Amino acid sequence: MAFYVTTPIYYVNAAPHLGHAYTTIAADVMARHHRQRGEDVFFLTGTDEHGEPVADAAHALGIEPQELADRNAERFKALAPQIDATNDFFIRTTDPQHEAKVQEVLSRVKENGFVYEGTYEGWYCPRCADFKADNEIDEGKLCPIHHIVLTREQEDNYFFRLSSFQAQLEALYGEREDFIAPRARYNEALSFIRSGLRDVPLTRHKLTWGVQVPWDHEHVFYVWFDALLNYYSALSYADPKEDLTERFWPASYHLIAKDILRFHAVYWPALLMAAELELPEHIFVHGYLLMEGEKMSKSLGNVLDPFEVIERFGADALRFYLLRDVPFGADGSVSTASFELRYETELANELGNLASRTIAMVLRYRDGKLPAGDIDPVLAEDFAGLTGRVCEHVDRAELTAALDEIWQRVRRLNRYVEEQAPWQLAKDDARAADLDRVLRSLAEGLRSVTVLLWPYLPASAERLLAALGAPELSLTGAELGAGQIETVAALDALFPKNR
Ligand code: ME8
Repeated sequence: MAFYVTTPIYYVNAAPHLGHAYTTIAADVMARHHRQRGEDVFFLTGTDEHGEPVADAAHALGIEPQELADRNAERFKALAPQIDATNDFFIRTTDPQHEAKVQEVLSRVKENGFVYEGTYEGWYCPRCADFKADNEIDEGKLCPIHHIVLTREQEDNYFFRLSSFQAQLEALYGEREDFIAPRARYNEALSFIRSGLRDVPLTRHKLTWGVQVPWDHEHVFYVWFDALLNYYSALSYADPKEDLTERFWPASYHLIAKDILRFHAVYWPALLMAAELELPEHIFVHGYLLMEGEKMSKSLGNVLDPFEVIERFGADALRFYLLRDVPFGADGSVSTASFELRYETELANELGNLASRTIAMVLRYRDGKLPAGDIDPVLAEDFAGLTGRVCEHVDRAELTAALDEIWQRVRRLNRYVEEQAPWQLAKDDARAADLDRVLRSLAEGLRSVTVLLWPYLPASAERLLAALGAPELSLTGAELGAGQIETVAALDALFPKNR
């Protein structure tokens, strides 16, 4: 079974920030989880390098757009390993193979009769690279996102006949209620469609920084059409040995934030229909990470540096915090204070202590060796069906809910230690068999949650599983009782305090 997950491709007009890290981390959690299920996974991220936002930023710096793109694409590429993201490819829309694919697909759209010449006039935000509908404009002709004055643009363009997909898009939304999630985003996209679709510019006449229109060299493609096609084009050249399109298209999940919902929920399926390509299975729209109540963005200047957090606490702590503290799909505030609280109370005190005391007790009472035997039925009951529930949540991109299922078992194991008080059992030789069972159940429970936590906490989970002598990551082995821990080894604190 194939699983293909994507992040948006990020604009190279500035450096990566926490918002970008967030989407990439979420996509990575999904990719890792599906790999654990033994699926054939492809995970794509990359950079969006054409269009006005990039050209304007470059000119403001007095350099060419390509130079700015090269410089910042490197920083986005460097972000992936720092947050432990295991993307299979990094696409840049200035890749010649991507450009050729864009030309090929959009020429087909034209041949199919969905392109015509016309004049466009409207209010345009150069930062969004988007024309705004009249009801989207803030007072004073301001962009509602960037709070900058919109420009009145009039130009001769080629248009994409978006309006001719009205009925097909309504039918799509009718047939596939899980095409867009969460539900509020599905409703938002559908009501946009129902309000009546207008044709949109497919090309720009005045710009030069973009993919050239093959049938008219005075035009470049509007950056959004070029950008959206990355999800499709990447498969054709990511692997020099094999065209991966057949294997992975259509995408299983596009992860995006709500700022780019309309492009993905309306333009993108229409474009694919016009090109006679299959539609993605799901688009999941996560919320905004908020700092002091405002959406964090490059232009607002209130950016939190994910690199600082990683340097002090490690990538795992950042990954965990973002998916634990902000319900995936909703907006949520992030702060240093709430980060530190989660780190201390949950990673250090709950998981870290569970790991260190479980290992310490096996070392102290059984010299590191766990005798074979059954798992305590009391615990087995509380773990029954856990893997299945985690899979169901991840299948719906409910990454916070999946993590919570697992975390409840981390807490259950801590309660189990208190209930069974192995230190009391250890004082009584007649209860050696009970102590064996408690230690075995604890170690096995710890192994089970750790396998499930691996997508969220890959480095820590690997260290812990190595100490348990059970490095197997597959989800079939995650069930309580499926593993065979024989010998455990000492482990330094997974989440040290006082960093
Ligand atoms: O829109 N909270 O690029 P972009 C959560 N190039 N996520 C955030 C965020 C925040 N505060 N800020 C950014 C573009 N993101 C286009 C996309 S796709 C074909 C083209 C994340 O650099 C989130 O995923 O502005 C959002 O959708 C994306 O970064 C926007 O990145």
